[in-house]
Amino acid sequence: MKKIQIITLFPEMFEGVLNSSMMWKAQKEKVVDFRIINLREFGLGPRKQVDDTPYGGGDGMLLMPEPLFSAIKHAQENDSKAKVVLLTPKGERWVQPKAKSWANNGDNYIFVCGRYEGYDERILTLVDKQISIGDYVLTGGELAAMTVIDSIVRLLPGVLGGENSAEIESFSDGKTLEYPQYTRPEVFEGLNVPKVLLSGNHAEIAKWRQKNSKKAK
Ligand code: 4G3
Repeated sequence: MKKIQIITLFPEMFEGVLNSSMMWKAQKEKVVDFRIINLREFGLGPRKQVDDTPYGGGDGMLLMPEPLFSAIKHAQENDSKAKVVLLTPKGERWVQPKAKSWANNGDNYIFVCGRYEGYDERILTLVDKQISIGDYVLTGGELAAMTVIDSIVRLLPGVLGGENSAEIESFSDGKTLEYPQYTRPEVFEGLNVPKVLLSGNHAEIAKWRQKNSKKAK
């Protein structure tokens, strides 16, 4: 079972995603185990402070080191060998081959979702990997963590229900996109399903799909 812990100031953001059908099934079948850790609980003082102004001046607030250190230490008490992953625009780009490898490497993960205008640089001493889902800035790391987690969990052995759809589909080799697909009705708003797909000729269908598979840029 893959253990995934998530450190965040916004635990409620994960509810919908982690309870969606695929993630739910994966948890029910003990393929994955999620634990959400509320960073606020590790905040300092009666106000449970987690952020502060930057030394040297400048706009915005930074996540303070103490709450993040405590929360990461707490997560490591649950799972001492787990890899600590920080979602940040400066991280290594997340791509499908990484999702595949993280799904199959037997490692557990602690995802740290940053917020505000960044974090105290010293937390990097506890971080094993910095990951970015793309060249854009989000309000927090949560949406990035969800993206990374979703792409891993759907590839875990036992999640897709036995067939090989994860193997043949888009991006599985990093380049090929899947072929166009159709379902009923045969004619919709005057638009026809390609004849070959209705032919029952499996060799011709395979040829058509091969020909119509798009290559990514
Ligand atoms: C740390 C990840 C966290 C520093 C996080 C901003 C985009 C991504 C954050 C920082 C994020 C991404 C939170 N935005 N591209 N925002 O994966 O400057």
